[in-house]
Amino acid sequence: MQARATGAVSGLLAAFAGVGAAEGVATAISGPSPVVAVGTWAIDTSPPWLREWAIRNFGVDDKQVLVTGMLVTIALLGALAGALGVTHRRLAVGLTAAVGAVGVLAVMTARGLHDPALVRISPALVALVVSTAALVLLLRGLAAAADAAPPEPGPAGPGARVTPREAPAEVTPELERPAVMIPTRRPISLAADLAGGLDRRAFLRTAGVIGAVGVAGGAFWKLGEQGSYATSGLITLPRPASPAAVVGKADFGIPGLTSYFTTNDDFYRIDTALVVPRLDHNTWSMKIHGLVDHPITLRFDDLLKAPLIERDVTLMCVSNEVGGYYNGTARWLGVRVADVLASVGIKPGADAVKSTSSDGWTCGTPLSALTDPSRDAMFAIGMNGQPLPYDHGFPVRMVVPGLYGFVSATKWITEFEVTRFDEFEAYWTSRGWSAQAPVKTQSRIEVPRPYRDLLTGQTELAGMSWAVHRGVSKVEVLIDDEPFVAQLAPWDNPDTWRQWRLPNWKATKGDHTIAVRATDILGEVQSARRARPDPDGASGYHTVVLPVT
Ligand SMILES: Nc1nc2c(c(=O)[nH]1)N[C@H]1C(S)=C(S)[C@@H](COP(=O)(O)O)O[C@H]1N2
Ligand SMILES: [Mo]
Repeated sequence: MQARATGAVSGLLAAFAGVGAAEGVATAISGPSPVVAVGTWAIDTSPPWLREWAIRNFGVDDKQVLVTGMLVTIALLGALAGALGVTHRRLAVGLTAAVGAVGVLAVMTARGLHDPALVRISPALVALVVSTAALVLLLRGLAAAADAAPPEPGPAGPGARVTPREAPAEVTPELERPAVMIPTRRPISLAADLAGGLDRRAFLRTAGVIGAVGVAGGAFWKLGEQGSYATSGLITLPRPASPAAVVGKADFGIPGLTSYFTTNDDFYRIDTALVVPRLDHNTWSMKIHGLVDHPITLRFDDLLKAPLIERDVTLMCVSNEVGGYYNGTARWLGVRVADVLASVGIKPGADAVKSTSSDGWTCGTPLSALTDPSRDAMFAIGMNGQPLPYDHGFPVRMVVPGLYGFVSATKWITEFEVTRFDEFEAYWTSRGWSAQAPVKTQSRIEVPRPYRDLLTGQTELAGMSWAVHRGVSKVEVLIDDEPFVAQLAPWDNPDTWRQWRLPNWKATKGDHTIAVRATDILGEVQSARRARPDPDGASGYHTVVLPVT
């Protein structure tokens, strides 16, 4: 039993050394992390309901959860291999090598990796070799230590076993009989103890070295990750040729109510990247090709020199549940996509653009939304007066007012292909989500927070509403099914959300059911039908129960 436990610890240590060494090498040569590659593969192949569930339960932390889950799985497999290895060494080594092979396979097939083959495969190979070799060494050391403890000949590994140097003086005659007669109980002998101790020490030394490999690799990995995360000093953004309108009264200033602008730090983040791509704007380029007259490759400098527009746009994630918070408003700076398209010339028959990010994620956008002169779709380089943060797409992303992010907001964009919807399937479309996805009219209640005890009397209700690119014309609050028209924040930008408030609801004793519904500028009321986020956005009224005492 004790041997099994030591075996398990050895396996754990071997796995730890393998992962640590691999991540250290990956950092050193800027190669792909095998752990991340396996994780990416897991994300890509996980069924939509699982991703939904992960987003719902872990929110934006789902990636941390995934990486942690993978490390725990690797640790468990390592411990299992080690415990097995005490009696079945080959099986254990086979299992460890198989886990390593999964990592190699993952880096070879993962999307978005464009490194040279050697760089691409090295870290995963290091993981395989180090974890397997470490396990072999440790299991051998274990066997040797076990063998050396009783002075009994055994099939120890070559050179690993130390025989007692002295014939113990106080041994009983029985002990000098042939090997078959040796008692199983450990003789009380200083020499034998020393010998066993020596092998235990050798084993511990090996374990220490292997552990150190893991710690060193892991430390190097962490250090590498700690490089600058700020993009703010990298670029001086030019002034826009077409500035955003001066914002009127968009905030009621109600405590607890979402503000009109979202800071870059508070902006929600949704993507499939386990590790945020950190592109260099000096070497960045975007290929514009497909059904165009003059294919071009744009560089970052070209964008800096082009006439820039500045617009306030609310970005929306299709995964948002009714009442959810996967949305935010920023002041974006960029080049109008319609201008770029006009300069390259669109061939007849095109109806879509397939855009691709540096990490291999793809997105399909209706061409009509990009050429529409009334909709300022842009290649954005600035967000709230700063260069895009890395996790929001540095150096260039798309922003298209009125379409959910998964069909429009490509971050880390490197390719822009004019094509037809029947020619391709984008990342989420091939996983059951819609190819076309305009933002649905929605609203939510934020104040007071749900399930807060309220006192009878005058109470203020407030929240957000949106019908991105159409604009909100009315918000109604349904208090126990009776509709009350809310005040809207005066500032009316159809491309952004809008605050609403109902300042003087006379709350009476008892439980009240409060729901909210918005109407867009065309007079269309948001759908009351409850629908899940997939395939094209959740619908239904956000409803809360407020107990008044
Ligand atoms: N490269 C890349 N771009 C992407 C995604 C992605 O997974 N990869 N996700 C999209 C989705 S689903 C949304 S809602 C928005 C979110 O943008 P944000 O993270 O800046 O808020 O980015 C879009 N752009
Ligand atoms: Mo999204």
